[in-house]
Amino acid sequence: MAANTEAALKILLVDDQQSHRMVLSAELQARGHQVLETDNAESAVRLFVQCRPDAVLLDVEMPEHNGHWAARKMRETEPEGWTPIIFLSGLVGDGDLATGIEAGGDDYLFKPVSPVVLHAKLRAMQRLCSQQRQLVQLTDQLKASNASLQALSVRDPLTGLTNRRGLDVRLDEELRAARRDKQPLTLMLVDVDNFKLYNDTAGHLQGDQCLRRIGQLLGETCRRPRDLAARFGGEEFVILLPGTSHSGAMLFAKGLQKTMRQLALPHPAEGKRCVTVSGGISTCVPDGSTTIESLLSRADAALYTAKSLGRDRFFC
Ligand code: GH3
Ligand code: MG
Ligand code: MG
Ligand code: MG
Ligand code: MG
Repeated sequence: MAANTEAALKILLVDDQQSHRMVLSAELQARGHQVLETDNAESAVRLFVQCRPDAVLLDVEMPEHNGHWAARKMRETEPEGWTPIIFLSGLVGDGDLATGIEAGGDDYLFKPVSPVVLHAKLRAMQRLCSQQRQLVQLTDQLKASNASLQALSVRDPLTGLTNRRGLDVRLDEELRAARRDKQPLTLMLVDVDNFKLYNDTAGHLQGDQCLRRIGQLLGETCRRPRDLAARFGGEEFVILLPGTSHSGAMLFAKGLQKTMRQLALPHPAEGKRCVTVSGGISTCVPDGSTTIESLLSRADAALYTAKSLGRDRFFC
């Protein structure tokens, strides 16, 4: 429904008296509206669900179920959004009006209804409808942009991998799960060898490109759904392998080194051939005393040893 123009509406007109329906229907059609008519509450509810009218004009007193019953049913079955329901009733007491509104009606007009009043009321409902639709749209847009902000906030812009923030969340989850299920958890700290020299020789932009390629490779190496490659910071990455034991971790590291060799990223410094990485591995079945910090510091110590032993290797 448009807010400022009198749009043609699909109106469901419910009244057990044919004469009432005829008069109103002619009125509404003369204004260009499409009218669906019925004389009882049950078929009104059916038509409401099937035809999704823009507005409902609803008599109260009808044989079998009355208009209040129909309004309640319509509100229950309304899948989304809001359809205006206006009661048109011969019951003119304040209490009747209040009961109608309570049953789900948006307005309550006393019969006989003046065509001018009816059209004014329809216009008001149109306006509310259009505002409500705008609100729903806005809420959807907000939800979508919230979700993309959320996704961005855990992503490292350079490599596209999970960033430190995302890693912290996953680490916490996986540590709890491994502790609960008494399953091994492997954490690897992977550090690019001699990367300062790379930057100093080829420049920072080239260095960024190299980090991107390594990030991509690490991401591709994590094949299981719960494996995670994250950028820890600078030229350091974390690989998290839930359910992976010590021997599994060593196999993974071997495979990683093999793919690094196949990738053969040239190291620009004199005397260096290809870019290599070193890794520190920490594997355990976590107990109550295991923390993220203890996992990381064990991996860090192992990385330090791998570097001291000459780089291009993994140590645990
Ligand atoms: P090692 O083999 O002992 O790890 O030596 P290294 O030179 O790799 O280690 P160091 O910690 O001395 O230097 C790390 C370098 O990584 C220095 C820093 O400028 C660079 N670096 C960190 N983050 C980025 C980045 O986002 N882009 C680029 N191009 N370089 C980065
Ligand atoms: Mg009636
Ligand atoms: Mg480093
Ligand atoms: Mg390094
Ligand atoms: Mg250094």
